[in-house]
Amino acid sequence: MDTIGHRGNRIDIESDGNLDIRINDVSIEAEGNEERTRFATPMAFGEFDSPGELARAVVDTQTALEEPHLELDDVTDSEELPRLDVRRNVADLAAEERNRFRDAVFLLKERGEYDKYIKFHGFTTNLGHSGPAFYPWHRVFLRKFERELQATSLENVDITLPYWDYTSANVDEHDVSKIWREDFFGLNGYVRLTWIGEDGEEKTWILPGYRATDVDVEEREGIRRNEFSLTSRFVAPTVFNDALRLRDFRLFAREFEGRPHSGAHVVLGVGNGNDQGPPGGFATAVNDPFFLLLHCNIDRMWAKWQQLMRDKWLADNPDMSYPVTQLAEDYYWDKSDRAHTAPHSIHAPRAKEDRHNLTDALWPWDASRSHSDRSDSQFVDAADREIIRPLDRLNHHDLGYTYDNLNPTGF
Ligand SMILES: [Cu+2]
Repeated sequence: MDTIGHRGNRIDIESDGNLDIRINDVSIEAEGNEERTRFATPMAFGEFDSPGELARAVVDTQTALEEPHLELDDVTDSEELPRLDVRRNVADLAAEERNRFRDAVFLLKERGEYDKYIKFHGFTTNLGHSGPAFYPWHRVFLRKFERELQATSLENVDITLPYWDYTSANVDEHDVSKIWREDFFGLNGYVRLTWIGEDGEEKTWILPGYRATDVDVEEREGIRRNEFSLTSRFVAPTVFNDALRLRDFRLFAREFEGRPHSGAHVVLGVGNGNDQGPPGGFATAVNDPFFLLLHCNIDRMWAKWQQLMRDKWLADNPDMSYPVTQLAEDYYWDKSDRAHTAPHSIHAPRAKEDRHNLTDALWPWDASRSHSDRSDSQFVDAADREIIRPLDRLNHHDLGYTYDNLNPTGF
């Protein structure tokens, strides 16, 4: 038994035989690999070289989140509500699960359904970005896409979108990437994707040519990524912690749409395949299927932030149950703003006009034209019009899914 101190906490480590780590006499869930050279826990980022290093990282994570007590109640929603689709970490998928997801994406692509999502995003610009509706807009976008994946075939009804935790390097014990793979969506740099289609012919991944809001996209083959390191994390965990700590949605929204979100886009590839577009390249971003995995992680972090808000509220209001309306208050943590209008800020100077208010209908599902007002920016027929408001999409459970990890600490 070893005992060490860290930030005023007592850490006891029993590593002979079974691994048992106790922080202030509370046992934490931790595991080592077979060679006992790497250790991991859901309560801190990444893998560590020794149990002591892992224990110190758990304390640091708690401290960074201003939750210095150990939060050990790791209640996963999936256990309580088995009917929900559970989205999982792409690095944790078995080969068969990963292949099934990949093949369903290829099916949507060859049937022409995938490309409308590229175009939605190309016309969205500030209707789904640079303001608070960024979160619900992408949430609806991903869920619609996921539903289409599930509808590709009877065997695919239980497919869910995996998330990409880019605060982790996602490598195996031989330092080989678990996510950048020739047998998945390729490596870095220029990626040419091919597969055998439903008709038995070889298919190639093509970015369709189209005129987006502010740029002409030329048709071309493949995906253009940066020459990033295949074995490094994209964004440091502290970047996430700093944003998750913010208790006011208006601050969280701005901060999180920044580095924790766009930081990963930038490393992945500016515009994901369009050299002429602005950084972030709305018009081509979705051409890279990793867009979906990246945004799935953003959606998860929003859900996690909401859970942190709920825990905070419950701690501040003992003996009360969490009111349904509180989620909207968490969306706009300013109780004085009864109208829940979009905040005006340097970050979102036109948020009000760009339909970011809590009760605005989200484009394109409301069958309107985008703010470009071009007829090719109306993707939904009037007959299929759906009024989807941010207010109705604050709780991801209402959309029928959850995540395998919404633990308030650790990622
Ligand atoms: Cu976007």
